[in-house]
This record gives sequence, structure tokens and C-alpha cells, in this order.
Amino acid sequence: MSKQLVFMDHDGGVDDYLATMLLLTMDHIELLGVVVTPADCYIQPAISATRKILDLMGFSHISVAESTVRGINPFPRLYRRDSFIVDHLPILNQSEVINTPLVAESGQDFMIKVLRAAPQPVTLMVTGPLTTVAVALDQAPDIEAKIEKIVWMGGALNVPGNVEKSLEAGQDGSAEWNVYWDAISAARVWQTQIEIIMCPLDLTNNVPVTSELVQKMGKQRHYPVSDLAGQCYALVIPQDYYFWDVLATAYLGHPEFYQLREWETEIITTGLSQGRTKVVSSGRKIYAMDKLDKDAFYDYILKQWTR
Ligand SMILES: [Ca+2]
Repeated sequence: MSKQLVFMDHDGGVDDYLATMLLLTMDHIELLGVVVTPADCYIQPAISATRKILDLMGFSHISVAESTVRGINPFPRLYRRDSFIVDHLPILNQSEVINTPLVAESGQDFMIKVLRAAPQPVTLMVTGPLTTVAVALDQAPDIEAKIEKIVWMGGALNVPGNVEKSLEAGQDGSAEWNVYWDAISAARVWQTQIEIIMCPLDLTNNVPVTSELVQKMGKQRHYPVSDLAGQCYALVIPQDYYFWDVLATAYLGHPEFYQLREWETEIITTGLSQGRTKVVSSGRKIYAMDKLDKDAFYDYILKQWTR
């Protein structure tokens, strides 16, 4: 059986490194490349940490690229700082050199090149804003035919967003961060015919990262992956943290854990609700991950980190 072709576009948060690691544990997936979008991170440490993770997990033949797109509403600095911490974790700094290549071209150009060269349509796994995808589509509309589907962590359909009104004046609390960073690009992707399977806050709100689960990772006593995963989760345990990017990515491993539901939606790009993914009749059809076999998901995550 041929492997499922996947291209990863993440935005450098703690959750994004874990999602990348999870993808690398899936034997039926061939990862064609990784692009980092400069959103929930500072880009240099995010690129560096990503390459070190590929090295650690034995995938240094996969190239990484730096997207040079820009968003509209920056992520809070406090979130973005985590990229420096992960890049400095001892377990990622045991070697003098980084072997995973950083390509010379921009992330958006690399995405176009990889999609054009792929022998069959590719699944885009996107765990940050859709800006790099939108810019690539604008530069090379022909790649739309090479995108099998987009699996995306983003949006809030029938629950409040996670952009806090107290942090962001001019926002009514309806937006999810990955949309809010650049709602215009999300709307651009909404204009395509590409199948979109999104993992919205509606679902992730039910799947917290618990102390119990993180401590179980320690008890598994595996090295180095379980250790790295546990350190990443330990970093975020003081805040309310959920399986966002990891939950979206696990869909590629076990779609049968999820029930999808179709919605008609539009992306609000202006005004107080900018960044909202609004359910509207005769809007753009998307699939949202709606229900989850939570026990199976938690078991799967623990199992995948035992390496
Ligand atoms: Ca992310």
C-alpha cells in the first residue's frame, strides 16, 4: 500500500512541535516537508526547534522552510516566547550540528514546489493560520488541484473564541486565534473547492491536557520522545491547555476516533467579529470534527510517545 502524502504547515507553538512529533510516529504517512508560519512563535527558534525535532526522531531527510508571510493581529508575546524555551531544551541540544535541511526558498515557494512535484494529491496538515496556504494559492493557483484536503486546527463554530476581549480591544470574543491572526487569508482558502476538515474549539474545549496524563508520560519511562513530549506539556501545564494541534493531527492517524459534521460557514474579516468562523445557511461547506472517542484518543497519544 502506498503511503498517504502529507505536507505540514505549523506555527511554532508548543502544541505545534507535539503535532509534528505525532505525525512522525505515523507509519502510514509520508511527510513531504514542513513549513513554519511565523505566528504563534518567534520564527528563528521555531525553525531551529523544528529541525532539531526532526533530527531527534530520525527524519533529518525531511526539509524545513521558513514562511515569510505576515499576519494582521500578532499573537501575544507570552505565547510566542515558548519557541525559545523549546529550542533550548537539553534533549534537543545534544548535538553540535543540525542535520535537517533548511531550504533556501521561502515556505510558501517551498509549498508550491513540493505540491507541484508530488505524484498524487497531498493532504495539508495545518496547525496555524492559513496565510502560507493562501499566499501559495495566490502565487500558483494550479496547486489547488494537488491538495487532497486541508486538515486544520482552527475556528470556533458554536462556542466563544479564544481571543480574549481584555487582550484585544476591538474584538468581541468570537474569534479563534488561527483565524484572527489573518482572517483575510482564511477567507481566501474558503473561496477554493478544497475539502476542509477543521478541528474547532467546539471539540478541543472538551479535551484538556491534564496533570494526570502528563504524569503518566513520565511513568512510561521512555526516552527520548516521551521525555520531550512530557517536557513540552510540563511547560504549558500551569495554563489552561487543550489538545488543539495534536487533536487535529491525530485525525490523520485514526479518523475513526472522530465523528465529522458538515456546516455551512463564512469567515468574518472586518469589524468586531473579525476572525469569527460563523455558521450561516448557504455558506461555504466544511467538515468539523464534532465528536471524539476521548479515551481512545488519550490512549493513542500515550502509546505514540512511547519511543
Ligand atoms: Ca499552532
